[in-house]
Amino acid sequence: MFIPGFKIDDHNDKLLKAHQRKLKMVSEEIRNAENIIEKLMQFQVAIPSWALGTGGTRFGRFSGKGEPGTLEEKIEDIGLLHALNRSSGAISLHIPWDIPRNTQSIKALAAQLGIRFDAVNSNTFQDQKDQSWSYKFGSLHHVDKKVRQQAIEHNLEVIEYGKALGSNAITVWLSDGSSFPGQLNFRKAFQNTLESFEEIYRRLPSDWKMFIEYKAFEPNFYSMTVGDWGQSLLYASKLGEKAYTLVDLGHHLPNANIEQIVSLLLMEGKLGGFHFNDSKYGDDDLTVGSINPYQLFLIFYELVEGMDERNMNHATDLGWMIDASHNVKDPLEDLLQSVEAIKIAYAQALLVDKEKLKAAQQENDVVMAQEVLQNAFRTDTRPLLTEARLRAHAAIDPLLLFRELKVRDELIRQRGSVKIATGL
Ligand code: AOS
Ligand code: ZN
Ligand code: ZN
Ligand code: ZN
Repeated sequence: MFIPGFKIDDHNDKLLKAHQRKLKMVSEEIRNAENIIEKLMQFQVAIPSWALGTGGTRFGRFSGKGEPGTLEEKIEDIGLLHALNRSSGAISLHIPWDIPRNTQSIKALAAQLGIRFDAVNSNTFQDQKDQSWSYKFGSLHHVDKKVRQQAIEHNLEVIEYGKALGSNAITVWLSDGSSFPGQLNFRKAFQNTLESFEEIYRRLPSDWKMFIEYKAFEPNFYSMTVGDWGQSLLYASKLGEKAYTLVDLGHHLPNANIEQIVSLLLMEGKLGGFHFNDSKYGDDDLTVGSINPYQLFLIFYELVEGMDERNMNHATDLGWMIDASHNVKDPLEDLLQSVEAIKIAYAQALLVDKEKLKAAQQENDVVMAQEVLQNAFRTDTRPLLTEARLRAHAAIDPLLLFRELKVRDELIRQRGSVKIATGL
């Protein structure tokens, strides 16, 4: 399915007046509206190839309708999102769930829809058909070198796919760990993992980055071999300048101060990118901003402040990816909400009066520091996002247009009512 430009124009014409009224109001309130709109236009969020079908839990999966069954259809779905919001111009691929059989035509399709390839993801947390050794007791950390070798080779293969598609980063998330005390020698598990990472790192193209994603627990419940940002940073520091830590918002122990983690990783030049989602308990992978939008804003404030300090380009110098997927929403509507939430938080962060905050910090004026932050958080930045979309020829209200055009019904008509999409 393809959304013709005139449908977007018609939709926008209807909503234009109301939008202009709201934009005028907020622009009068803030100092840097034009600057924020320009930054928002540049900011793109990568959609994970595993989030386009309805997610499941270990207790079941209720398949949606009209879901994409092939990589081509997944890219087409991202094309729809991007046409609606002009903010989803990238895909993060998962191998082997989405092996690009014909890289040339996949690349051409993505290019036609304005989509580039963000980090490719390897998978050594499941056994694949025809694989010689099992990952039941881990992959890159395994006690047996031949299992580690198999996992290393898988990662090298993923890099090859990424190279063919024009990606320039690999995200490695390991489920390696232990579920019972005594199961592992922690030091040996670390050293085996490091040695495996080193072999992958040696073969990383010179202009690539390696993202090391940590996770506190699940599927292992006693220890994880890359369990927190300290361990990830340790690996990344030992590996070298192309290795970075990746922060998945759902991968912390309850109440962790993620914004502080982000700030310090940036300070060390070791923050690589993000997996955005939201959670109340653990790795819930809920829609971004659905549970704790204030935390998201605080994280974005640290990002903007820390990136500006290091003269980094907000749009291009970190990997911005969503990693959310669940049971009860239409996945495309869910992703529209997630992208919107990310950009709202980003815009709010750009609004913070940094000078005033700095002065308050210097004076130990705790009350004023909170006022400055919350003043930005409580500003409705949505008209700025809308204006950025309008200028990029996207829809004023992407979710509304998705429903008005009955996109899901059309996809069901084309693809049939039930399809099992791969993915978690
Ligand atoms: C797993 O919990 C991690 O969040 C991974 O980043 C991701 O969900 C997985 O790699 C899907 O490919
Ligand atoms: Zn993740
Ligand atoms: Zn996760
Ligand atoms: Zn997650």
